[in-house]
Parts: sequence; C-alpha cells; structure tokens
Amino acid sequence: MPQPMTLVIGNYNYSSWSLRAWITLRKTGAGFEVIRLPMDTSEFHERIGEYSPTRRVPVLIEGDLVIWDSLAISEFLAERFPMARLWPEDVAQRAVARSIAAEMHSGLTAMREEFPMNCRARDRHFEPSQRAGEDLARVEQWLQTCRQLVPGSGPLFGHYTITDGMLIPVLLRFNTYCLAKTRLTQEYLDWVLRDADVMEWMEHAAKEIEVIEHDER
Ligand SMILES: N[C@@H](CCC(=O)N[C@@H](CS)C(=O)NCC(=O)O)C(=O)O
Repeated sequence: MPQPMTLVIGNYNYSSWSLRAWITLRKTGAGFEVIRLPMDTSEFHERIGEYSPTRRVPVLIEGDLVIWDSLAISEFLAERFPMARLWPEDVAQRAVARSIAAEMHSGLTAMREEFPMNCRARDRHFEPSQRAGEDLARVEQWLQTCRQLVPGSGPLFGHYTITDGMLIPVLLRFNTYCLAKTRLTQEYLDWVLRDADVMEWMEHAAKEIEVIEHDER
C-alpha cells in the first residue's frame, strides 16, 4: 500500500529542478504535501539536511523512502503510476524521450547559468554567449525531432511525459528572456503557458516575496 508522499522543493520562482519533480507528480493525479524551503536562506541551510543527503531540492519522501533527484523522482513516478503514462508507449519514441530528458538533466549548463529560471520576470533581453546560444539551439532541435516523430503543438509525445516536465522550466526561460526563435518553439511555449499545473506553479511564484539576487540578471 503506497504511503503519503511529501515533496520538498525550493522557491517556486527560481527552483527549476523542483518544478520538474512537482509537475510530474501533479500529472500522476496523486495527492502529496509540499514542504517549501526558500533557497539561499538560513532556514534552507538549517532544514535541508533533515530531508536531503545532497542538501539539494527536490526530494520526494514516501514513508522511509527518500528520492533526492528530479530525474530519479520522475522515473519512480513512472513506475509507481503506470496509468499516468509518463513515458511514450512506443519503444523508439520512449528512447528519444529519454535521450532528451537525460541530455537536459546532465547538460545545457551555459544556458542554465546565463538564463536562470525566474518565473515572475518578463521582457529581459540578453545576448547569449556562444555556448549558451548552442544550448538554446539544441532545445529547438529537440522540438523539431519530436514534432517529426509525433506531429502536434502540445505535449511532445501526444500526452504529457517526463520529457515535457524536463523542458517546461526551459520554456519558462524562453518566456522570461524572449528567446523563442521558431514557430515550433512559440507554439510549444503557448501550450506550456496554458497548462493548468504550470499556471498554478506560476501563481505560487508570483506570490513569493524572496529575491535571489544572483538569479536576477
Ligand atoms: N541533479 C539535481 C539538481 C538539484 C539542484 O541543483 N537543486 C537546486 C535548486 S534548483 C538546489 O537545491 N540548490 C540549493 C543549493 O545548492 O543550496 C536534480 O535533478 O534534482
């Protein structure tokens, strides 16, 4: 019998890895509690050790089980909630979906550093460095690859998958920093911004009062 789940997250406004775990958990339809620890505060540093062996968020707790990484949490949820279809059913599509999720999880570091997720912020314009520009182009290539496999403009594989969860925080950066260059990207961004769970996350972000200076460029 599954036990109640608790997700420990950082700031709604800034914590992109928290959003990835949170939104995939929402898509399972399961109930869960949220513990929010505002990052870069003494509260975070005092309390995070109670939950996370890496002192990072997100962390999913189910009874004695502690899962301390967004991709591991997502994979756990895919196994725990098969009816949520968190990966594509087709084996080839699933392999591509996993490749993109893994590449996102382990890479795109220049884009992540230069364009921090900042859900509230709008109309920020910065020229990307060459490396960040390559990361941004990579995102657009992923979208092209997915749309060739499964035509559409909403979720990448026809229904929500973990790959969408991995990309949603990137698309929110496209929104903040006006980075969408192609029609495919703009259409996908439009879908992201209309998603009810994304809207709920953004509402939480809008209500937060903490400001993390190094994420406000
Ligand atoms: N690979 C980890 C990355 C987690 C991560 O870097 N989390 C950031 C917030 S988005 C964090 O906890 N930062 C707080 C700190 O480093 O003090 C995952 O996928 O969950």
